[in-house]
Amino acid sequence: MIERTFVMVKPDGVQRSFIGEIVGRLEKRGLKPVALKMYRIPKDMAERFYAEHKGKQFYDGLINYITSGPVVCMVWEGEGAVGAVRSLIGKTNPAEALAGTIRGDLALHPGKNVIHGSDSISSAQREINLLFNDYELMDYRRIDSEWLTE
Ligand code: IDP
Ligand code: MG
Repeated sequence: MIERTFVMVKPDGVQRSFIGEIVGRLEKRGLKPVALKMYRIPKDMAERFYAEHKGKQFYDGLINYITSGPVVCMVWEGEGAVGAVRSLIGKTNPAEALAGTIRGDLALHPGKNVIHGSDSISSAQREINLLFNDYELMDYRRIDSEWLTE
């Protein structure tokens, strides 16, 4: 099934010059970018974005982290995009993430794990609606599309 997922290069990923690296990995997999922008997430939006983690011991640090500098917000589309991106990203704790995954290659600490990807189709819809307006989502056909599916 063709899905859309929300991906974000977190402030450490931007500061460490990983925007191109991350976009490149998603492109190479065959996923299609549908939206992309730099953004400084306001605190109230960060709290809505991470509402499921409110009350956890890392919550305050997480809100500080995600609002500490600009991020790159993206929507990527493709066959099974939600799961495909999660597997490209790797485990939440980069110290446990497999080599070859983005976190496994580029990070070491869960509090600075470089990238976010939606964990389900419903989370993806919620996150896309929170960070993007409909007019920012591009509908287009890419010339490689016939080489990426049967
Ligand atoms: P995910 O990003 O892999 O989906 P979640 O469990 O949804 O992981 O946690 C959201 C974010 O909260 C993580 O990406 C990470 O930045 C932060 N986080 C999660 N667990 C910890 C922790 O134990 N210490 C510090 N930060 C954490
Ligand atoms: Mg999550």
